Formats: sequence, structure tokens, C-alpha cells
Amino acid sequence: MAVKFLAKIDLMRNSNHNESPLLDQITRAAQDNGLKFMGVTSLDVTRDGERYQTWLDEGRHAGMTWMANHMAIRNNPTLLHPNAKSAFVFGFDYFLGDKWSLGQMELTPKVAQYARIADYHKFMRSKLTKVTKKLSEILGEQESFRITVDSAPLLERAIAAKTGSIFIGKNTCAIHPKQGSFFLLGEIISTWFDPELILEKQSTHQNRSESGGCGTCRRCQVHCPTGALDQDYRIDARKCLSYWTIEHRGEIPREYWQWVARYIFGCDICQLVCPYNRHRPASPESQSLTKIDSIDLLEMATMDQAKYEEIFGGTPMTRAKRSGLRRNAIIAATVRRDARVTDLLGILSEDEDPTIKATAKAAIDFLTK
Ligand code: B12
Ligand code: SF4
Ligand code: SF4
Repeated sequence: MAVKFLAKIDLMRNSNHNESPLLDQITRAAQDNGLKFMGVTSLDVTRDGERYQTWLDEGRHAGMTWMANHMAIRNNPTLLHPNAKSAFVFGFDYFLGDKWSLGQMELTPKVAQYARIADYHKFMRSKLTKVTKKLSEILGEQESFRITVDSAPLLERAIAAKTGSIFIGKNTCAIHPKQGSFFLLGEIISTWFDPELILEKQSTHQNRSESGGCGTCRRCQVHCPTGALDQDYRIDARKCLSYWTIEHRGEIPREYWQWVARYIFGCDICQLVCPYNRHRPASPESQSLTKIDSIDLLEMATMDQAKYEEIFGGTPMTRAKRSGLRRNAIIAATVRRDARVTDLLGILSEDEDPTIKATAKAAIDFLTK
């Protein structure tokens, strides 16, 4: 596909760039809905598709077997929508102001920031639906669109990097040189294509420059508590706390317990230590969406379905299901010697949920050895 890369447009800064009145209008539509427009790019992900396959071949996706599904679409996102030719990429800034405290055990375990607010799959989709209406007005009714927010087999970070607004860091996150990495991604796949306005930039993140890049920095790799960032720009989900506490079903290996006690759901460490996230103000829009303030380990370890829905319903934490959240709470309470929960380990080891049963038994073992 012959495309032309125009001068990099710093759309994340929401500057009044004058490269294109059309892109300006889209930037404004995004802003009106609390989003940042990062750019529009083609759907060619050939190089990233190859990287993705290597990553899978090495088993780095851990137990996320679904990541090997729909490979034809992942390698060719034009299959996502009839006549699809481009992707408009948007970001939602969710930074809540957390700081990294060098591994200290805080009073209560932390929840990753994105998970403390309402479920982004839902609210970003509703924001993007409004932006799509505007796109239809601007680009004409002959164009059609499909919204995706982590809901299709799409290499979202690779697509975002092609706009030139962000780069991929050694922590594998999409990082904006001025805004850091605490933003969520959403895309509008579209039939529209204008070779003059499509941004097509391959990542140039090896060197540090004005437009981003890690250079010789290795902070994320050094501070990752579990060694999951064992190669530059590649994660091993088999070692990532975020994988174990969110995606994994069943027991969590003992070697990760001390970290589950600090981060009970997800993990922000490799982002909090990143220089690109320094001196960031919290996002007011994200603060207003906050649903989880703090965690009560007793309540979380023992909650029934109704309590689970009351506390965690509508948040990204439901991804781990009630079983996963109870499991994480038992582990955190055990490491923290929270007697309110450890006194119940005998009862919990008879629980009808096999994961809870096994985790409680392992917890008793942990405390007695
Ligand atoms: C599976 C998944 C996970 C897995 C695996 C993470 C991973 N790094 O792959 C787990 C459960 C561990 C995870 C954790 C998190 N996730 Co997640 N996750 C995804 C998901 C669904 C797929 C990612 C994927 O395909 N990974 C496979 C790898 C190989 O692909 P990739 O990282 O996208 O890399 C591509 C390019 O970056 C490039 N590339 C990779 N390596 C290299 C190397 C070089 C040299 C070059 C040039 C290019 C390059 O090619 C790759 C393949 O195409 C995406 C949503 C989506 N559909 O994309 C969200 C997504 C990546 N996650 C997101 C978030 C917020 C998180 C967490 C921060 C949540 C948390 N606080 O716990 C952590 C961050 C951990 C981390 N350091 O990545 C956001 C990231 C936003 C951002 N600014 O980057 C996404 C995009 C969801 C969204 N819509 O916003 N996640
Ligand atoms: S999310 Fe946490 S465990 Fe996973 S790579 Fe980043 S620092 Fe390591
Ligand atoms: S901490 Fe350093 S190496 Fe890691 S992503 Fe940020 S700039 Fe890159």
C-alpha cells in the first residue's frame, strides 16, 4: 500500500496543529469526549505480525491460549470490517497520581490504576461512538466504521506506534514522549483512506530523542520485581504479575506471593519507574471515574457473588472473576499476616471453589513452614 508519511503531528498535546483542518476537527471531537486523538494510519502490520508470532512460538503468552486465535485477522486487520483501510487511534489518560515507593509494603495492597476506574471497554466505546458520529459527518456517509477497544484481534500498540505519536518502550508499553504511558487505547477502523493524511511511521525507539525512545535506560527492566522484562521490548507473561493476578485461572506459584501482597490486581511498576511518566498531573477525568478506593482483604477473601458484584461490578477487576479476586486476597492476607483472614484459612480450605481450597491449603503451608 503506497502511503506517505507527513510531518509528525503531536496530536497528544492537543495543540492547534494546522497541518490539516480535517485532522483538527477530529482532534476537537476527541477532546470534546475526553480523548486524545493520536493519528490515523494504515492497517499494514506485517512486521509486527512476525514479531507477534515469534513471541507466541516462545510461549511468552503463558496461559493466554486465546492469543493464538484469529491469526489471519491479527495479521491483516483489513478483515475486521468490510473494505477497512485505516485506523483512527485514540487514547484515554487514566493516571490517578500513584507514585512508586521502591517495593515497600504499603498499608493495603495496591490495585493497578486502570482497574480502579470504571471498565474502559465500556466507557471508551461510548466515547468513541460519539466520535464516530462526528467522523461520519466530517468524512461523509459513504464511509463506515467499526470501534474496537481491546475487543478485536488487533495489535493495538503496533497500530498506535504507526501513527508516529507514540513509541514502544522496553517495558512494551505505548509511550507518548510528552504524556507518558498511562493511557488506554481505542481505535476506529474505517473505510476512509487519504494517502496524504495517513501517518505511516515505523518505530524508531532505539535511540533517545525528542520524539521518544528508551536509549540506554533500563529502569523498567531493573525494577520489574519478577524479571518479566527479560529482553528489550519483549515481555514474558509467564513471569508478569499482571498476568498472574488478572488472567491466570487456578493457583498462583509461591514465588509470586510476596508481590501479590503489594499489587493485588495488575501491576504498574514498570510504568511508574519510567522517566516518561515523571512529573505527571493526575487526570481529572479519570479521577471522576474512580470506583475502587481501597481494598479490604477480609471482605475480598470471603465475598459471596452479591458482594462481589456490589464492590467490583462495572470495573476491570471482574476480569479475574470472583474466584481470582478471592484467591489474590487470601495470598495477600497470608503474606501480610492479616489474622482476620488467616484465622479463617481452615474454613477456606474446605471451600467449594477448587482454586480457593488449594490456595488456602497452600497458605496454611506458607504460615507453618
Ligand atoms: C495480552 C495483553 C496483556 C498481557 C501481555 C502484555 C504484553 N506486553 O503483551 C498482560 C496480562 C501481561 C498485560 C498486562 C498489562 N496490560 Co495489557 N493487553 C494485552 C492485549 C490484550 C494484547 C497485547 C499483545 O498483543 N501482546 C503481545 C505482544 C507481542 O504484542 P505488543 O506488546 O502489542 O507488541 C507489538 C508491538 O509493540 C511490536 N513490538 C513488540 N516488540 C517489539 C520489539 C521491537 C524491537 C520493535 C521495533 C517492535 C516491537 O510488535 C508487537 C507485536 O505486534 C492488549 C490489547 C490489544 N489488543 O493490543 C492490552 C494492552 C496492551 N494492555 C494494556 C494495559 C494498560 C496493561 C497493563 C498496564 C495493565 C496493568 N496495570 O496491569 C499491563 C502492562 C504490562 C506490560 N508491561 O505490558 C493497554 C496498554 C496501553 C499502553 N499505553 O501501552 C492495552 C493496549 C489495552 C488497551 N486497549 O489500552 N496485558
Ligand atoms: S507489569 Fe509488573 S510484573 Fe509485569 S512487566 Fe511490568 S513491572 Fe514486571
Ligand atoms: S523505563 Fe526506561 S527503558 Fe523502560 S520504557 Fe521507560 S524509558 Fe524505556
